[in-house]
Amino acid sequence: MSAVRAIELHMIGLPLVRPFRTSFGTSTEKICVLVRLDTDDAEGWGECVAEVEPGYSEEFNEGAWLVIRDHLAPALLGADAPEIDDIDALLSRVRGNPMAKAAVVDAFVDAELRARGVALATWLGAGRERVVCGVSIGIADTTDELLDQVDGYLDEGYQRIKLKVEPGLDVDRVEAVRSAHPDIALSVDANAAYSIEDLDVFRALDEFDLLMIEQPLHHADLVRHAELQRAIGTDVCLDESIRSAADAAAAIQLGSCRIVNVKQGRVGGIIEARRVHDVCRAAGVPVWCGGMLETGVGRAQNLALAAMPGFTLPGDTSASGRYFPDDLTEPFMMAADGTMSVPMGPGIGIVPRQDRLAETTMRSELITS
Ligand code: SMG
Ligand code: MG
Repeated sequence: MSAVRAIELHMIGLPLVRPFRTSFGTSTEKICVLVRLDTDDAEGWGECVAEVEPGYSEEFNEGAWLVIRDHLAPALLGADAPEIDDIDALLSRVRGNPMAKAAVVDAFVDAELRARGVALATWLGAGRERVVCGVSIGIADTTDELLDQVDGYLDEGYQRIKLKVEPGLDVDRVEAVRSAHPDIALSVDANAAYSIEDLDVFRALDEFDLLMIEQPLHHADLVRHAELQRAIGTDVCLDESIRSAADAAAAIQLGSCRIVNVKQGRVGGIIEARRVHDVCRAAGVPVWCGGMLETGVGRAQNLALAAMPGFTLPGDTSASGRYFPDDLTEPFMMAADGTMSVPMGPGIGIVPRQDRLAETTMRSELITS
């Protein structure tokens, strides 16, 4: 328990190894808000998973910056000596904005745990030392290019391949990958690009023994996801639809999905992510750790979360080299067996490299009380 003295925002720009195309746009560079938080006792780091444009959700970098600077940071800086259990109440004056909140919550939890000398994974009760890695492949220009990428990632050891799909670039692409690799764990992610009128596409996808179909329909439409889940055999997984543990409980009760993608950065941070895990685990719904092309800071958070017992499916927790020629932190490496080790140092167990932080910071702002 210690007072928050300062919060520093950095807008970070990191080149990606290759553009990442989804049904809602193409990222050519990773641009995100990074939070450094100082308490009396330690420093903590958090990463906001919003992007430049509000395409994945309503949140976007410039908006998140203002929400943190003008609303979330003052709430923490004005508090006496907050503890981790106080953080929800302190930040509850801000409605929604879970990505902005996550960056602040995660930085605070990191600082608190560093001060106590406790690893985030330990604090979460996450017993696993290594997690199983999958990889998410953006929409490729051609089927041949996609097949090459799949081959490359399988050679590296990734244990599950996820293909981004959109209307018109779906069934044929999946068919090509499935016939080249009859036995791999394969899934698709639509990022809400379809409607219930596209049932024929989902029925066709049902033939390829997919592990799941992720976020097929609009994020707010739990009822039609339930309709779709009843109409197909493949498990529906929800990503964008789940922004809280309450959303997960509603989706499970409605039968909108049989699998949940947990992204701590999407649900308001590591504390709410643990609640999502707990709700799903109690209902017997498997979860896995999603990704938002995070730098090493967000990746460390994700790996600790993915080590929790309900995370029974491979995550989008890929190695640094899958994203960046040079990460913000020391790189996360995947072993040839497709697993990655969970950081066990205090807090998230890693900090940005000073040289990389200086090179990649496009602007920064220090907020004090
Ligand atoms: O971090 O490997 C990663 C990206 C995984 O596909 C991924 N994320 O909807 O699950 C998803 C997408 C959202 C990010 S698009 C920039
Ligand atoms: Mg997704």
